[in-house]
Amino acid sequence: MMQLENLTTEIKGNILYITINRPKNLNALNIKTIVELDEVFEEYMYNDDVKGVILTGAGEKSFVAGADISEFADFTPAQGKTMSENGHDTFDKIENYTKPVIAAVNGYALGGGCELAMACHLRVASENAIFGQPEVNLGIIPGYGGTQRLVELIGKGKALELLMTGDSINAAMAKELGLVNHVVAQADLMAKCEEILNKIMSKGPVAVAKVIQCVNAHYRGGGYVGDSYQGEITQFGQCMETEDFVEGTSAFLEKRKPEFKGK
Ligand code: CO8
Repeated sequence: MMQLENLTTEIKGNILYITINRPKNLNALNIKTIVELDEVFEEYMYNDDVKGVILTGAGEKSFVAGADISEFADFTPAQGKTMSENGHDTFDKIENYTKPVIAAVNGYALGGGCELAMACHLRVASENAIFGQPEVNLGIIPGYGGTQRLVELIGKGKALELLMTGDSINAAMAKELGLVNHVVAQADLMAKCEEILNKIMSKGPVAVAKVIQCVNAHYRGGGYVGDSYQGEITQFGQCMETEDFVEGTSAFLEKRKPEFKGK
């Protein structure tokens, strides 16, 4: 594992806590931070001690205030494209992670920060959180999936408004739009994320991974009538060959709590 400069990690109660740790820059994502994020998600992919992930930002002011503007200000088109491509790879990895990933949005989630939160499976925000895609203020567009995932989460009309105006919205509005799942006081943020994650982690892990896969397929070329419906059919069938399926249905019929093994 590489030496982590911009992230801290900790495993507690089967949860991997990843904290983006550049508070002086409001946790802005420089390229190294994205590389480290990629490395950490890769590292714990098959680690059985980790059954879920909470991703947050250090301090009480910011989740992630965007890509690090100082780093790409003089980029050529080719460098910009490469940076965007690499970021997409990492964010796709998070979106397709086979274990549930919750963004604990503890403050600013702007630009690449909003995009990072949207790549997670769920988002819980503290009351002070601020969301937005202000890239047009800089003469650029979101390059880490924002033009796609924002539409998926809140719909085309609202997404276009936020993307074209660059306006920021508060946590309450983000909840109203469906951009976040829950809003809580900052002091309760981690506890709320843990409560949701512990509930998900008590379910059949193979089934949870398949839910993630099937839902994501909907947004990747499947659409309403295409492959993603076929994908669900295939995945559903495959559930029947898992031990979790046998345990889950047996436990129900025997009126006891299931003990899933993730197999
Ligand atoms: N990049 C670099 N540094 C940042 C960033 C950022 N995105 N955001 C904040 N910082 C730094 C500030 O420069 C400042 O540093 P210093 O103390 O050395 O001057 C420090 O963090 C604290 O920030 P402020 O003093 O500005 O704090 P305020 O409380 O006054 O303001 C804001 C907070 C409103 C969040 C303000 O900092 C701000 O507007 N930040 C920029 C937000 C933004 O525009 N984000 C989008 C960036 S672009 C992007 O994310 C594109 C993603 C896709 C890239 C794809 C690659 C091609």
